[in-house]
Amino acid sequence: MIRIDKLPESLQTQCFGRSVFFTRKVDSTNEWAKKLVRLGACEGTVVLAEMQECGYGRLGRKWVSPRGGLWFSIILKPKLKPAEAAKLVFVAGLAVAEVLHELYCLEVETKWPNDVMVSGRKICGMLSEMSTAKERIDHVIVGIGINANFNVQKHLPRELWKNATSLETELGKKISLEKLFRALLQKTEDIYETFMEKGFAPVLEKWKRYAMFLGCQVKVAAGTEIWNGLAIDVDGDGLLVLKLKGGRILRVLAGDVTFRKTG
Ligand code: BT5
Repeated sequence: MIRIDKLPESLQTQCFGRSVFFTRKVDSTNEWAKKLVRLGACEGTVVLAEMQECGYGRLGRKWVSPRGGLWFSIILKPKLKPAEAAKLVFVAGLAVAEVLHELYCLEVETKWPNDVMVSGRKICGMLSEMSTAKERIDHVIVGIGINANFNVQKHLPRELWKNATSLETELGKKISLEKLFRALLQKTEDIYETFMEKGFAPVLEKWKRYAMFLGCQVKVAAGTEIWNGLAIDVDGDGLLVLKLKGGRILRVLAGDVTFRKTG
């Protein structure tokens, strides 16, 4: 159970989490955040739920969100062009990777575009949803889901066991959700500030340090298309750069990456 009274303890952020809306159960924190934006919520407002009944990922895919996980969304109103919004998922991904490494000494990996992995399995997924007005971003909701205090085999459906993990499964114990939440707000705010002041390059450079899929043979599924190739880079727009058989270079805007066995 999240101790809501413990949340403000030593939170040092300027903006993120200065307003936190919390509930035990919600359909989706992203959907709740959208409603709050319509009511005038400002940048940095965060919504947090103990469990989600209709959590979702990209393309409306189901995100299973039992009690014990950390499911939250941050409202952002960056002065950016819409094309830049996709980069915010890298801001969040880097923040999660750094915090999981710093707090729990885990060997963490980032996987393009929106996953954080431990032991080759997904421990966190992120979803950024944008709304535009007159060719500018009006707001972006960045949703972050971390499998924390639950056992994967007890609380996630069997079809996810192979590719999902949790902090409890990796560490063999429960962690303080309040401490993790505070650390994530602080780190995400710091990296967001870097992004807004210095641009995407320093964020991407650090994100790539965790990107173990680079240099590997991968399969990328994007809609009905499937490409096999060598993942050689993520470029300055956040696109995956693939070297296909025969040497052709392909830049992929969105898709799902899986590792290919070679040899
Ligand atoms: C994502 O989508 O990974 C984005 C997940 C974002 C969840 C957060 S929680 C707070 C906020 N509120 C929301 O409603 N959403 C956000 P995608 O890359 O499309 O991956 C979805 C796939 O991950 C599913 O099709 C499953 O295969 C798998 N999956 C579902 N639940 C999972 C879980 N708890 N852990 C690991 N994998 C899961």
